[in-house]
Amino acid sequence: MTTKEIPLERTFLAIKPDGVQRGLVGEIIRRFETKGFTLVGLKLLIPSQELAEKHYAVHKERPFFKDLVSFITSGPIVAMVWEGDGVVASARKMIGATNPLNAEPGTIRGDFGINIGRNIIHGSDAIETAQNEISLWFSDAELANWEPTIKPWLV
Ligand code: 3AN
Repeated sequence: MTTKEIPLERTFLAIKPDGVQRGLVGEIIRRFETKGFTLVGLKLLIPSQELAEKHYAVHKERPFFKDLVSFITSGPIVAMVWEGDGVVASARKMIGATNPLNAEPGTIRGDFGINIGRNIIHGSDAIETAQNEISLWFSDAELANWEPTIKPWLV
């Protein structure tokens, strides 16, 4: 099998309203780019109530659900799909623990966050979740299938 035929893993990441408003979009994208992952989908949008509720459906019985949905719909977010070997677990490591106070320095939440309800970025927690979230947030036409013409680090 050539490199081209290996089915690449994808994850869904979203920079939340706090990350956008604090001007962290470039810094966050830079971290995933320099790690070596490939950006295949990117858009800025203010999520509808319906989209936010679907995205966080797993939390609908939790006491913070209402606040979570109202926060995520309060302003623009940057929705992204990233591709690469092991990207789901690796992105979760790069994002850090849910509570930024427990997140290690060097992670996004560890470096930039304090508050669990304002933890800057969402990342899919498993491959299957990633597939569901990608199809919830992006149409096929919004995702680019591409690869760099030269990947010297893989040869
Ligand atoms: P993660 O985003 O690290 O996967 P989840 O899926 O457990 O964390 O929670 C989803 C989101 O719900 C978190 N990103 C956070 O914004 C919010 N959240 C989780 N736990 C709490 C909590 N105890 N209080 C307020 N918000 C919370």
